[in-house]
Amino acid sequence: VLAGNPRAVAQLITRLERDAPDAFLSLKSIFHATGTAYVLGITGAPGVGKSTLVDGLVRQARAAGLSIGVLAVDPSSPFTGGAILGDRIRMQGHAHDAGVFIRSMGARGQLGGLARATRKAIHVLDAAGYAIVVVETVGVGQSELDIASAADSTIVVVTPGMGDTIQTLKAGILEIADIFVLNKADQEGARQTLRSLQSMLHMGPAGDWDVPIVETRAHDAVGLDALWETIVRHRAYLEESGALADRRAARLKAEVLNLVERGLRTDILEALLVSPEYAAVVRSVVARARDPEDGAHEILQGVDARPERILLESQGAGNA
Ligand SMILES: Nc1nc2c(ncn2[C@@H]2O[C@H](COP(=O)(O)OP(=O)(O)OP(=O)(O)O)[C@@H](O)[C@H]2O)c(=O)[nH]1
Ligand SMILES: [Mg+2]
Repeated sequence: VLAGNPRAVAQLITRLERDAPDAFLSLKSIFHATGTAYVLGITGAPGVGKSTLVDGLVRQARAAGLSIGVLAVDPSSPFTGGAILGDRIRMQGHAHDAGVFIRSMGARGQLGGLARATRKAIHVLDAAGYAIVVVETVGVGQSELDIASAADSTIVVVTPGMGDTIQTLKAGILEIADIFVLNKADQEGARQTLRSLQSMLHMGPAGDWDVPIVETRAHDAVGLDALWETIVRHRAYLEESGALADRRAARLKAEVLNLVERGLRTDILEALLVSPEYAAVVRSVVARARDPEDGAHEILQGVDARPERILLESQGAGNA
């Protein structure tokens, strides 16, 4: 992976995706080499043209002499499968370019949106030396908002015809967008959607960064230069203001917290499930002597009173 071997990169991502027991050791041994990739998140409703835009961004990056890794996250699939075959076909033009890595990843069944494995895969591509890492997520569920917590620049793609319905853009979407792309600008209603989006952005609080709207016609590769320039400008803004370092620190902090939370939950639950207190509470609920909430409450109070014991027990139970 450190040598940038794409087969090694693909294999490690697969092991991380399957939660292979020793995959974390590999990640541990390459993490020191991360921190240089610039991560772009690109999200939007199904079919707005995200993959077509990514294809255009791949060309822009290559023209700028930068290597680029792409993760296309499919929230409907638990694993990489044929689900994003369309994306693969569209991006086949890059198949023989060693500076381009493209990979689909599943995210189904991930509470809290963006798969843990996706965050790890970003680290893998980073360590492998890809200068740019793009994560495409379909705007379904939480993953759309989650992408902002994994990316340096977040691009939200909209299309015409959302003119009236733009008010119904998912809550939180305006807050996460660093750059709006109005794709399919060739279609009817583009002007109106643009105006509606502009007025929405003006209503928001004025910040140091004015969220730009870039009009594109991705399938004709129109507007991709402007989009690339806007990304470069946003990156320069983040770097010069110090916001990039802050964002990245906050991101790693959240990642640690997330993993600790998950570990605690697993450890404490495993210990609880084998404890006599739990069995006793369940028995009394089954006997209708108390209601489930009351029972859960008692168990939680117990957890509060003796967290060390529970953690020790869970370690004793062989849970590394
Ligand atoms: N008219 C028009 N069609 C476009 C444009 N950009 C992309 N398309 C078409 O829109 C369709 C969907 O494009 P994709 O790039 O697959 O969209 P996506 O957002 O990645 O789709 P999902 O990943 O399935 O959510 C394709 O048929 C594209 O050719 C555009 O600017 N104008
Ligand atoms: Mg797509």
